[in-house]
Amino acid sequence: MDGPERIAILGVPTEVGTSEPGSVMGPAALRTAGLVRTLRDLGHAVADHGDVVPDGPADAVGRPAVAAWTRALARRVEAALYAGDLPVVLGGDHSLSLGTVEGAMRHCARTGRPLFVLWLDAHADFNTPETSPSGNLHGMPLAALCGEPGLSDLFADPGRPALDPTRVHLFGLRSIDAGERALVAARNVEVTDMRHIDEFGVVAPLRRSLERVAAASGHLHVSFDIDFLDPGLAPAVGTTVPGGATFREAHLIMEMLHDSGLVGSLDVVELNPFLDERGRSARVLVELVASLFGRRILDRPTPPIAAVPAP
Ligand code: EXY
Ligand code: MN
Ligand code: MN
Ligand code: MN
Repeated sequence: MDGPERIAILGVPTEVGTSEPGSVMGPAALRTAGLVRTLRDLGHAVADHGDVVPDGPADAVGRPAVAAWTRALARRVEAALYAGDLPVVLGGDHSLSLGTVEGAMRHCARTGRPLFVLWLDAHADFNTPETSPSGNLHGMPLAALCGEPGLSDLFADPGRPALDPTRVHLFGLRSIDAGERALVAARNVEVTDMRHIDEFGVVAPLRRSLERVAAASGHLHVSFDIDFLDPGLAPAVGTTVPGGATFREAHLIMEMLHDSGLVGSLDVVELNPFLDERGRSARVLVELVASLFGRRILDRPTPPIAAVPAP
């Protein structure tokens, strides 16, 4: 991302991965809050492709419904990337990232670039059906993508190659279940939890991660769960956890992501407008996405990565 982008907006109005209704309205709220206009005002060529339609029957529920969204979205994301567009996927609950990441993985398999995933989230989303306390599939997409057992039926090809968990970076973590905690450690997923952010800030861990992506000429997929933010800033989510990122932390992350030029695809997920207060969470998300796409205060270049001390 080093100039005007061709951005493909894809709405994914689904809430089949969660037990809290309302995130089906997320794409509409983000559009109402001005996401498309804001990106155009920044000089990007933005095509709003409307809402994705899931494969299969409209009244599907549970796993077949998640699989239907995954199949449809993976195709749309792969096609957008193939066309040279940068897909921005508006959710919808976090199970939709099964489709976005699967689409990006197929694109990367074609181009030979490694895929890295930055997961901005209060949660690890690394449960399996065995470890999940809730059974909700929005708590399992990363485990499924990384090939953990019991979830391959969510993909069109159950024998698909797995996402490399060591190229996943959980950022902002502050709620993790016992079983997924063991899995995250066993799979060597990179984790920057809130304790780490409190002690060292967001800059050092993010810079190191971006440096790694750049060195590998990778494609960076950013999956932005609104519950990464503090609930006082963005209350419109069913899974609030206290102690989230401040506006300033999130804003700086978005500016750094923009300056890196590495972001190849983006999800904005879990916005539940039914729980919002006069649209303010949706508006905060639009502000942050604008920063990721180049809105800046001054043309201050990011200092070189060498300015950050090694761990
Ligand atoms: N870890 C909990 C579960 O698996 O039920 C909560 C998951 C919430 C997932 C939200 C979307 O990030
Ligand atoms: Mn580009
Ligand atoms: Mn999530
Ligand atoms: Mn979450």
